[in-house]
Amino acid sequence: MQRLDLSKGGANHQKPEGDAVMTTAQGAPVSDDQNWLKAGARGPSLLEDQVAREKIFHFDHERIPERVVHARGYGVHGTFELTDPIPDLTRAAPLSGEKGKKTPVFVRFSTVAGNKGSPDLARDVRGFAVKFYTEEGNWDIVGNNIPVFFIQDAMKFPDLIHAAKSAPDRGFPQAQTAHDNFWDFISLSPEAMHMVMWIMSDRAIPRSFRFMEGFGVHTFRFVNDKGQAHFVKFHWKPRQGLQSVLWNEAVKINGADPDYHRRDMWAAIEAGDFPQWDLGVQVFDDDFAERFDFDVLDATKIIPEELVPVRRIGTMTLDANVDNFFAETEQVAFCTQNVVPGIDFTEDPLLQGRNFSYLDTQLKRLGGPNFTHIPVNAPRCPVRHFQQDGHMAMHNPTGRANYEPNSWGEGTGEERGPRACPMRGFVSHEVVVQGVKQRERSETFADHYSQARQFYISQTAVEQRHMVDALTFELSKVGRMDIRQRMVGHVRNIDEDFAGALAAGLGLAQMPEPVAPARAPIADLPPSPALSIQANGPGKFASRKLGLYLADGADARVVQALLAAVKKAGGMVEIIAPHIAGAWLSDGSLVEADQKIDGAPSVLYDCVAIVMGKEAGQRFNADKPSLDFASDAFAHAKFIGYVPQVLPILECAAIAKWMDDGCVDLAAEGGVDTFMTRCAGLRHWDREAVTRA
Ligand code: HDE
Repeated sequence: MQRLDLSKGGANHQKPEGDAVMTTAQGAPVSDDQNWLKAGARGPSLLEDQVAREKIFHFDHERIPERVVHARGYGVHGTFELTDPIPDLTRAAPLSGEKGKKTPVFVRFSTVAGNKGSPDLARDVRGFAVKFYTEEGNWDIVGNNIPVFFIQDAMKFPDLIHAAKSAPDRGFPQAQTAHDNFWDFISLSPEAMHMVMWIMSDRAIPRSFRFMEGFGVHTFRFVNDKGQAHFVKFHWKPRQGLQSVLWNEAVKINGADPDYHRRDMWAAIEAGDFPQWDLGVQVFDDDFAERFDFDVLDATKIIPEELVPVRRIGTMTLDANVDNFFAETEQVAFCTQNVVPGIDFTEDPLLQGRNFSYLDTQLKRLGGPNFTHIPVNAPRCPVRHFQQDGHMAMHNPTGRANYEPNSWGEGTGEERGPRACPMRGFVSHEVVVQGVKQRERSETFADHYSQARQFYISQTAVEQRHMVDALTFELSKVGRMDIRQRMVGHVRNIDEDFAGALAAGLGLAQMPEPVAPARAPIADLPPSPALSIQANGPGKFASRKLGLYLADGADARVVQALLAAVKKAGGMVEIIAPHIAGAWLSDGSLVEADQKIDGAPSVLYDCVAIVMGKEAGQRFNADKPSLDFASDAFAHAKFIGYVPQVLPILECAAIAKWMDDGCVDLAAEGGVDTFMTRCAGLRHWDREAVTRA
């Protein structure tokens, strides 16, 4: 039988073989999935059609509420491998077993403020949530790519998020903090100033999820099998190194490829370039906590790595994309209260509030208490309890014992069911707790500026300039003068030079008074070199991407040498050409293109090369996408490889006269090698002295 084109209204499917027959959700075979049952070919449609109604009913209910924060995210599977077991510190199964022990993980990266469909390159904190499927239950480290937070008490969270997200009357702006409500709230919340320094830094515009750190943020407790406890802070250190983009780039990436971060992760994993992070721990005791300048329960503070070194104890490798985005990434339910024996909470008031919030939010999003039955949330160890029923229950107790204590068991022929075990079970660390019932912020949380300053002075001069630019940009989008002034008043408590540059950038006629601090800041905290991205560059091009713009007549020897050199460096190449068919090289061969030039601006690449024959170099010197490709790469301090034939383009892009060490003639003796060596530096930051007014 001939298969019919169903879009044209035919009814007869050719019957596929075996299991491939389409069915309803009830399993009944379907004969026609494209035409509603009608009275006559021209209708009306009949309500009787159970197949059509089921299809539409299910479609109508496809969406679940998006996360109230971190709605935009991307999930990946992987494995954590223990390299340095620490049984003396914790009995947590993934950290105290044999060296080489593997624990499966699921990680979801996210932005915070934007809705599910918002662009990836918003200036924002990134979520970095890791679920370990341990043999003693699921352990979630629901962290961020920034080690501190805006607020100290969970009760302020709804206000912070309301202020950051779209204004309720107009429904914008979306996925950005550059607006009055956000800065109004922040400027009235001095505790946010340390976090403000981080989000105004390049950390808030990462080049990729693969190139950012992760932090557990709060202080947690490790507990060993003798019941002894230590404080611990968790760190994820990317083996790929840290890297961010420039703000001008971020804005353009959002237009060119709003899925830039999720595409990057998907593509790296599909290509077998599996990203890895080391799990680091900062472990300290009560003595240190007593001596430290700040309260270790205050989530607006870090413990500098130079004071308590980060000990690397294992490596996480992300090696599998999800099979289904909704089933896994959308339905995954992270909860800070998911801990396993050996990990315990502290009294950090932000963490304590979160421990309530995450369970509550899953009920709303996933529709019932049985979200642990969904495969991505299900523990991969035996689960035994007397919980039962509820929406979508998949696993209910068998037998008659569904309560305890019970006396079923031996001799009755019935199972008595599970019993709690004080030896193996989770036991809260014995902490003495006493105090007056009161709504009060601890005095020990009162310093809001010292570590903000420490962060600022730990940045390179280029990074500091980016911070000034970022805050100037954000406040320039704020309509109310008093909010702008109030922010400058806070920055005066952090660094007077920063405040001066900001006031100049905003064109303030008069310097506002500093905001009166709750406690006088400590002015002489030393810089912490670990806080700078640029000072800790990877020094390699591995896992980075070259955008190679080719046109007809390109020198085949240069192209082949470049492709081989990038491969050797562990990098990737995307070929760009005036046509998607590709470009003919000087030796008569055709190189197929991955992208057409107007869909592949240079902002999508870590460095670029332009190789063309003479005729093409002249032909494209007035072509706007070609000129933008070159001039943006230059403005964004990227390394540029070129051949003399494309000088007409570089001249018309107004960069030829500024050519510097970051621009390398690939056709010159050793040109390709020089270019690749320079590319390992990722950016030619010195150029910013020229490109910035
Ligand atoms: Fe969250 N946060 N949060 N948060 N958070 C959520 O839980 C909340 C905070 C973080 O990829 C929600 O499942 C409160 C700090 C990540 O699925 C919600 C407070 C840190 C994710 C929630 C905080 C985070 C969330 C929304 C103040 C860094 C995404 C959906 C006390 C350490 C997880 C959901 C994923 C998600 C509440 C503060 C990180 C509403 C009340 C601090 C990475 O429960």
